[in-house]
Amino acid sequence: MKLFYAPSSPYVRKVLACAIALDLDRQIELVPVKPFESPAELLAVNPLSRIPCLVTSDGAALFDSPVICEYLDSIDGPAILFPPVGRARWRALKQQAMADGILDAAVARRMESLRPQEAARDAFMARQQAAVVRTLAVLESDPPHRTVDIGTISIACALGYLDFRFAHEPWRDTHPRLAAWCAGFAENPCIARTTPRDAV
Ligand SMILES: N[C@@H](CCC(=O)N[C@@H](CS)C(=O)NCC(=O)O)C(=O)O
Repeated sequence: MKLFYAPSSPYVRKVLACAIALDLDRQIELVPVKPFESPAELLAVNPLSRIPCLVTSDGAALFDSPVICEYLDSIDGPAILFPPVGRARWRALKQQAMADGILDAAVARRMESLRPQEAARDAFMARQQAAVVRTLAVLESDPPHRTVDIGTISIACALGYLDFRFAHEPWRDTHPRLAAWCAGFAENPCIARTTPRDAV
C-alpha cells in the first residue's frame, strides 16, 4: 500500500497511528507530497488534492482519514479500532467527529493566521478558536477511556496538533482530566511514534 503523506498533517497522523496499532505500518510505503501545490501524482489519485490518500494493494485510492482508518481496520479479521455495534461504536465515532472537528477548526485558523490581518479574517479565526474551546470543554467533562480505538486515537492526534501549532495557547492547566488522559495515552507506541514535524 502507498500513503500520500506529510509528517506535519494531523489527519495523516491518525492513519499512521491506526496502522501502527494494527501492526500494518510495515506494509505502507510513504509517498511525501505537498498537497497545497496540487502535484499531478496526488491529483491522479485524489481530485481534492488532500492528504492522507491511501492506494491499496489492489490499486484503489481511498480518502479521507476516517475512510482510510476504517479500511485498515477491515484488512485482517474482525475490527479492532472501530467497535462494531452499540454504545462503544457511537462513542468512538462521535469522539472521532469531535477530534476531526477540532482539527478542521485549528487547521483553518492556522491557514488564516498566515494571511494579512483584517477584520473578516479575525472574526473567522475567532469562530474557529471558539469551536475548539467548546469541544475541549466537552472532552474535559467526559474524558476518553484508555481503550485504543478510532475515537481515542483521533483525540490524541487533535491534542497533539494543538501542541504542535498552538503551543503558545496551553490547554492543560484548564483541562486537568483531559491532560492526565493525554499523558497516559501518549505512551502508546501508535502515538509516541507519530510525533508531528515540519517537512524538510
Ligand atoms: N477531512 C480530511 C481532511 C484532510 C486535509 O484537509 N488535509 C490537509 C493536510 S493537513 C490537506 O491536504 N490540505 C490541502 C488542501 O486543502 O488543499 C481528512 O480527514 O483526511
